[in-house]
Amino acid sequence: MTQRDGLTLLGRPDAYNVRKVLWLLAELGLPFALEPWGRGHRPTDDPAFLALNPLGTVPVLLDGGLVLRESHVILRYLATRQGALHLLPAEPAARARVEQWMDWVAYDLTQPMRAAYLGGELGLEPWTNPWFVTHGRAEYGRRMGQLDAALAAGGPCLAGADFTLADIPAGFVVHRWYAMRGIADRPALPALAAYYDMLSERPAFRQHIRNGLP
Ligand SMILES: N[C@@H](CCC(=O)N[C@@H](CS)C(=O)NCC(=O)O)C(=O)O
Repeated sequence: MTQRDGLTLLGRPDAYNVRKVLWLLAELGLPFALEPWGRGHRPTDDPAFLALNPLGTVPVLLDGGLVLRESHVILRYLATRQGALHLLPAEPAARARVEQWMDWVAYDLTQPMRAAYLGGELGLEPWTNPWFVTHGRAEYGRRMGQLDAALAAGGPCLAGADFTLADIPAGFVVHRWYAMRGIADRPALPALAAYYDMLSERPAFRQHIRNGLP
């Protein structure tokens, strides 16, 4: 695959991990080219794609000769590249307060989301085992309760007063929590609901996350 000029994002624009990057690119107002790869588009097991990302996952970001995978790494790279210290501070403690929420989503929400969303909503194998779906929905709800408590104690944003990268992965899982049809008993979580309302005032959030897709 030939090298592109500027920033190029490879990935289908309806993919969870791609939409987080699209959200940040819009927050930063950065120009970029989008190449839709993945389910429903050019397959990621195409040798041309595997040459860029042998793991066969989207998103992939190209920046000149740099090839990056992993959505949260791409978020951190773009914020740092742009010197967006309001989104990802340089001071170690402040930065860690942002990153702890990004890792929390990656480690603690991924499995429940596979169960509740991929299994429970989309009916995608191999995530459809009924125990897995039921347990995943309960676990997703428990995690949303933890988020509600953290926001009530220290909001309105996750790392404190201002919007940061912490709010991008977390904001997406909150959106999905409210958008999933299969959740029968969503508990009242006032701080979480206020957080969702606050994020919904951001044009980039409405463009890429609360845009009619779960
Ligand atoms: N840990 C990776 C996960 C990437 C991932 O699983 N991406 C999914 C889409 S959300 C994918 O590549 N699916 C294959 C496809 O769309 O064909 C990241 O955060 O970027």
